[in-house]
Amino acid sequence: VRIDLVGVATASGASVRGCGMGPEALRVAGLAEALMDLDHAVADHGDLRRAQTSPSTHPSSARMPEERKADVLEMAARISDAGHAILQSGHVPVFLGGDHSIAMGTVSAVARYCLPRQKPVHVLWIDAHADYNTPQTSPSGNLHGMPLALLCGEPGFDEAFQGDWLGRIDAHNVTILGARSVDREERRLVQARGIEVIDMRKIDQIGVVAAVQKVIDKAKAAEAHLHVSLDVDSLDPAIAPGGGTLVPGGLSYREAHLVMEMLHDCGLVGSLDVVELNPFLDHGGKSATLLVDLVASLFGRSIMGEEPGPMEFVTE
Ligand code: DIR
Ligand code: MN
Ligand code: MN
Ligand code: MN
Repeated sequence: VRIDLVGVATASGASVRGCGMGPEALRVAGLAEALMDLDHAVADHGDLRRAQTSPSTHPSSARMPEERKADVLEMAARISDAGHAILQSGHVPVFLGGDHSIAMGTVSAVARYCLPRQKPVHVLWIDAHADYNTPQTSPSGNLHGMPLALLCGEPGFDEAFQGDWLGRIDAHNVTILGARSVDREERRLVQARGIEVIDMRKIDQIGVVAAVQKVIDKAKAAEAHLHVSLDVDSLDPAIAPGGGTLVPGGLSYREAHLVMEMLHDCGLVGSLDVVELNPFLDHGGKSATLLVDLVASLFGRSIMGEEPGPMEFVTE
């Protein structure tokens, strides 16, 4: 596979600074080398970033300060165009965040690419959070908590959020995996729209194999393009401390790898986000290294160097 890395050096959607350094940390942790070691061709497009970010925008007590909102939307438009071009060349884009608001652009790129090809877009959102707030429901005003709502066409986003860059997805084709912190109003919306949420309790009950197999079966039946959006905070803080909004009780090391290994074997993943890595909070690159290994698993690294047969799992 030809993999195109696109860094997005921004933290404008987050309340905590530092995840703008995420792309460089993933490079230092050896992302391109790990992928090339798996015999993939890798191109690094470098980082999308604003020429100048005013220091006054962070930190801020204001709800969604205009300057940060403008940053997020400018980046989203640029990401969407860059991602669309990569997909059109037949390559697999891997977007390196940056906070999770960058997914407004990354998923839009995929949706714009797939729409004229009549290919449904399925999204696997691996996150401690649902990221389904709107400007009305958000308790924080942070845009990294809102990308899924925008992408699913939720009302409440003003016209600044609408542009040619925006692509839409169907809420019925979204699965959130690993959730354990969902805001009250956000929970109502997610349930009303029929978004599948496989939260940590459910994973404890049915196991990640059954959980991921469900997503894979659905995507396979629909002959979908599967986009994976991996938020570092989906992982347990003990193994991945490098995030600004950590929540206890996340995916274990092996659970996370097994998810990635199964996703590789299904052959449906056509694009990936790796977001919210904050090198400033990471313990000597602990989370960056783990994320690189997880991406390697997603792109074919396996313990014995070959794909195991079909896995045994228990359905509900
Ligand atoms: C919270 C936190 N639901 C919000 N969201 C985060 O601000 O909307 N997403 N941290 O990654
Ligand atoms: Mn997120
Ligand atoms: Mn999160
Ligand atoms: Mn539908």
